[in-house]
Amino acid sequence: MISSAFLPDRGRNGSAIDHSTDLTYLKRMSKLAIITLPDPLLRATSAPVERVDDEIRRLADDMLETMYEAPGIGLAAVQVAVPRRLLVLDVTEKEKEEANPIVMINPEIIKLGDTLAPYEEGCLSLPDIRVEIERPSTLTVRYIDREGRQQQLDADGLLATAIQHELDHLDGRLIIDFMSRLKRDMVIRKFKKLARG
Ligand code: K1U
Ligand code: ZN
Repeated sequence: MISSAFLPDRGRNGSAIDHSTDLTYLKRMSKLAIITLPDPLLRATSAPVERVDDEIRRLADDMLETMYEAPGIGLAAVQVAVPRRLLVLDVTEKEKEEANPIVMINPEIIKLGDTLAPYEEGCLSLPDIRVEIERPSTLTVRYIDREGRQQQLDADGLLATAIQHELDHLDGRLIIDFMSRLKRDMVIRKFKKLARG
């Protein structure tokens, strides 16, 4: 279990942390900017992480803060303009459950279940867009954790959906790729127009 000392808004039991006295928090974490469409980096294939060092741990911690602040249930490194195979997740319900931050480095799906489940997915890089996507409802993923250890995890439900969504980011795939071409082109036009201001 990753220490929750670095969590921005939730303590070990989900309680609030008083940031006015928690100065180590200020030293340790930064909120990062999330890139949005039409940034071409979102279409890049992310490169493997070669070594799990303090720089990668710092990036993972900053990504967790960014994800909790957004708020979101997942975030891929490429969404903060770092095209490396690193993602973070926490699908627990803020008010009801203890936080469960997960850091996955070089994740690989080694098994996908046969049953599909629909979920209306959002994306922090595509604000206000939701797409219903059917994906396998169970999977097994192998990855390296924040301490550099090999891990294997069986996931189902929202966690399985979120892992597949984040893995898609590592390969430059977005939720709009599951739409019809007509709708996708409309969304792309909307974001290009927004970017022009
Ligand atoms: O990768 C991302 O863009 C983050 C995205 C992940 C995701 C959402 C839904 C299904 C699969 C993957 C988000 O977190 S969008 C925000 C969101 O869904 C949410 C935010 C707060 C509470 C609950 C959900
Ligand atoms: Zn996304």
